[in-house]
Order: sequence, then C-alpha cells, then structure tokens
Amino acid sequence: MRIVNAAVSVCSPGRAFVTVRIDTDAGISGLGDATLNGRELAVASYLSEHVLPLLEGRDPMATEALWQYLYRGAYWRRGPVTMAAIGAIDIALWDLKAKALDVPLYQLLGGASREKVRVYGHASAGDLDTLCEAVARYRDMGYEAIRIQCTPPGVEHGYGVGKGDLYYEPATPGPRPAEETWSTAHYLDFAPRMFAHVRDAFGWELHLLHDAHHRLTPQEAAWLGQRLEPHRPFWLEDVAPAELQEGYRLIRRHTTVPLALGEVFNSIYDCRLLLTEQLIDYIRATPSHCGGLSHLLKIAHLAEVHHIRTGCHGPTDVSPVAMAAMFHFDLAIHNFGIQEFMRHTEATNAVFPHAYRFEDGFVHPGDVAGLGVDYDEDLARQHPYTPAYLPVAYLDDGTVHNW
Ligand code: KDG
Ligand code: MG
Repeated sequence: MRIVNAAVSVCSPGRAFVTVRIDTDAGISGLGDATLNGRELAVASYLSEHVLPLLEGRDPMATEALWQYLYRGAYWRRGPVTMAAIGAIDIALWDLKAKALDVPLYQLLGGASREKVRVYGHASAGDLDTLCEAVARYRDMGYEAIRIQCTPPGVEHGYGVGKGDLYYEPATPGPRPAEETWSTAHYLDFAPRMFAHVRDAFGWELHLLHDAHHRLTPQEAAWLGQRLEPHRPFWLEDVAPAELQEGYRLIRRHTTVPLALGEVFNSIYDCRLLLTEQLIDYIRATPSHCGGLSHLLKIAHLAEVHHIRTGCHGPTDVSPVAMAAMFHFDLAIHNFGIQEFMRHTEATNAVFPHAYRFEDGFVHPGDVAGLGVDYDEDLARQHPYTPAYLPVAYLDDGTVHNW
C-alpha cells in the first residue's frame, strides 16, 4: 500500500478546524486533526507547503519511520505549528493502519484496558448559585467529574466561563483578539470560597476539577493549593506557566493538591523534568498538539514509570477526529486518569459524524475499524473559514498577563 494523495482543508462549522486526509492506492483513507486555536492557517500552510508534498509514494503503515522523517527531517524541531502538523499526519496514518487491518484503533494501542473512558464536563457561571445549577445539570447528564469555573467578584471575565449552557468557546470571531482584565488578588480570595460553596451543595458525590489557566506564580499556586486541599479537588490545572519546569518543585513542596499540566505542551521535552521528578499528577498533552499518537504514547509510558496518569486536553478547539484518537488511546493505555470532554455543537458533529458515544459520564470510542470518524467534505465547504482569536489578558494597570 502507498500514499497517493494528502490534502488539508479548513472549515468553520461554528468554530475553525483543520483536517488532513491521506489517501492510498488501496482505496483506504485516514483522517487527522491539525487544529491550533487562532493559528489555523499557519498549520494549514506548513502542511500544504512543506509536509504533504513529501508523502506521496510512501508506505502509510510505517508510522514510526514517517514520524521520525517529519520530525528529524525538518531540522527545525518542536514548536506548536510543526508538532500540530506532524500530529495530524500521525493520527491519519494510525486511522489508516487500523482500517487496513480492519480493527478499531484501540486494538493497535494495546487493546482495551478498561470498559469505558471516564470524562469530565465543564460547569461555569458568573455567580455561585448559577454555578451550582450548571453543576447539577452536568450531574443529571451522568457526569461524575465536573470542572468548576466562576467569575470572581471584581474581575471582568473569569477564565473558563462559557457563554451558553453546554458549550464553552473562548475564541471570538474577528480580525483581532478580544481584551480582558484580570486580578490575581480577587481570584485568590474567591477560588477557595467557590470550592467550599460547591462542596456544601453537593457533598462528596462528585469529582471537582478546576483550571487556573497559567495565571499564578509558583508561590501563589502553592498558597491556593493549600487552601483547596480540604475540598479535595480531583485536580488543580495549569496553576503556573511551565516554561520553567523547575518552578513546580516549589509548588510541590508546599501542597498535596493533585496537579495537572501540559495542554500547551508539544513534545516530551516540555515535560521530561515534570515527569521524572514526579512534580505533577496528570499529564494533559493531547495527540493533535503533541505530535500525534506515536509521540503521546512515549509521553504516557514515561509518565507511567513515574506514577503519573494521563488527562488529555479535549476542548472544543480540537475536532472530533482528535477526540476519537484520545478515546482510543484512553481505553488502551494502563495509566489513564481522566479525559476532558467538552461538547461540540451539532453543526460540528454533522461535519464529523463519529462512532464514539457518551453515556452516564463515560465515553466508548466504538468498534468501527479505524478512528470511527468521517469528514463530510461537502458539508464542510458550506462552512468557510472564519478567523477567531483567543483573548489577551491585562492586569488593571495595563500590563499584559497570561490569558
Ligand atoms: O484554545 C485554548 C483552549 O483549548 C483552552 O483555553 C481550554 O484550558 C482549556 C481547557 O482546559 O480545556
Ligand atoms: Mg486548561
């Protein structure tokens, strides 16, 4: 079997997605997701100008050799654009390989290690009582694990507060990013009260998660972690940026709160120290941003050696193609922890019909050969690309902060 064609397309059924399709002379095709929120055209162009033309005539079953060729062969290594492009090719090749062997993809990753994949949903609101209503809504849908986000009084936009009931989409359409003002002091005052309020309302029946979205220093993160310990969060996510991985030593020394990190990572080198020193509990790297399944498996195996579990990033800005890749991966690897599952809109699901299904707080990837996802290209063409950007955050004196 040889690759005869590889193409990338960008569509916006509610939000933008970058999709790769690889075709073979055996009539089998594979799909990959190359979506990088707010930078979609950079990845699409890297793919169409520099990567896809190299694939014709190659053996699609040689996933590892092709990965190494695209990674080492470019000379310029790592980075979000390059690794999203390699990730999409790799996911498409695994999809193809599983279709060629007529098995659901998880069978090639070790087979099922569990019956189903525990997922968490996103409850958010502008005040605590409405937050509890959102938590109850997710609980009633069967979710056992729920991320809670609420706008702190005195802060214009709390991170992670969605506009609708079930869909959270931080990117706003337009030629420039929206601007938001942030106050760490108000947030630190409020976050422990938010946890206390939700625990009072729901007791211990739910796993509660929270995302600080890179906005604290390690010292502030340690302070917050200590105050959240009595409320036993499932995890506290992205408390501080991790360009300085050593910074997590300080956080770890001061709090036992479980830490999750890595949704912006694009290679194993971004988390090597975090894993080998056991500075985190959950690694959030995700296949479409982190070099595909081939590379993510290496991260998961290094994590396993150090008693760290996975919690792949699964926001609305990865397409159902990458979501399916995660569900197969989650079902197969031993050190799976939890999977983020933000709901895609009906418009998105119509463009990407899929076999994975949600039931009572868990997802199963389905037993269709390959990933179990299709791409309706005619429908996709009816949703042309609409540029949208993630917001930029400022402190109240005008200093640019981490969004
Ligand atoms: O594109 C950015 C989003 O994916 C991110 O803000 C979502 O932090 C996020 C999460 O935990 O899902
Ligand atoms: Mg996050």
